[in-house]
Amino acid sequence: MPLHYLELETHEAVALIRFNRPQVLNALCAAMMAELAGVLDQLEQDHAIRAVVLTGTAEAFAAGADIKEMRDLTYMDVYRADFVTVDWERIASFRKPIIAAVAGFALGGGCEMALMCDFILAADNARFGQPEIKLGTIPGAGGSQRLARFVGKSKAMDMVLTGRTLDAQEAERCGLVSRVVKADELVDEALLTASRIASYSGPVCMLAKEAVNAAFETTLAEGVRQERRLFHSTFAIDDQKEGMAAFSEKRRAQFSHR
Ligand code: DAK
Repeated sequence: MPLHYLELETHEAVALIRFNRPQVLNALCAAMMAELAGVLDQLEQDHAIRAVVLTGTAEAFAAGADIKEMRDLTYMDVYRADFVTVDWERIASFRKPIIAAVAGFALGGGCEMALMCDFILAADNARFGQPEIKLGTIPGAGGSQRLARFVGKSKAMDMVLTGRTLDAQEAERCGLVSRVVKADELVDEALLTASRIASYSGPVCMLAKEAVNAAFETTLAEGVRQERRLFHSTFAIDDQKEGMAAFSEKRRAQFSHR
């Protein structure tokens, strides 16, 4: 499928997706989100791919949903069409590990999209914010929900109600991002991190992701029960036998991803 708004590269078992609308700071139009959903469908089916990096360009991960595309829509337009919900949520349902590598602006839907990834690596020039309040609206892709769960009520309220942006250091302090790296090393570092993940058992990484995600959906007791079941299930995977045998035999594990 030809891509107009994204670039897709593969680096062995890692796929790198890059937003490619730099002239509008990668504003996320509906066609771009449909393309992204299609690419994620394809990568999820491709057993040779075990981790994904989602990035933007040097100035912006994404400056939000495309305001010019949204501005004249009516309530009936957005309600009837369930405005772009399916394509936006595809990233949250993606089953393989996916890292957001953020340089420059990650605003509104751009910040929400990064939050839907498994973790965020930030360049030292990254800026995060939910500025929808300045446009007379509120976050619509999880900015009031995922953000509050990840950074707590006070910081989320501060961001959503003032629309101010956080620099990379503040984002790291409040747990919005996992690490900050130099801007010119961001993509290499993200690819290195993704290759490390891809060197482990693919199905076990998927189970690990499922287990951590359960922490945000369930009670503690239910989450721990779910973790226990997932942990038990790894004993039916060849790679668990190989990993433990390799440790015992003092050699490097050769995972078959089965
Ligand atoms: N949409 C459309 N165009 C954008 C844009 C955006 N979000 N952000 C930037 N651009 C365009 C600018 O219009 C400009 O285009 P030209 O005028 O040259 O044609 C070009 O990108 C460069 O931008 P600036 O000239 O403004 O550049 P500056 O460096 O001066 O400023 C900025 C950078 C990022 C501070 C500024 O561009 C800005 O404030 N941008 C808007 C940020 C924003 O408000 N983002 C939130 C958008 S609302 C949902 C899913 C998602 C959403 C909602 C629902 N569902 C699933 C239901 C998400 C909503 C949003 O994200």
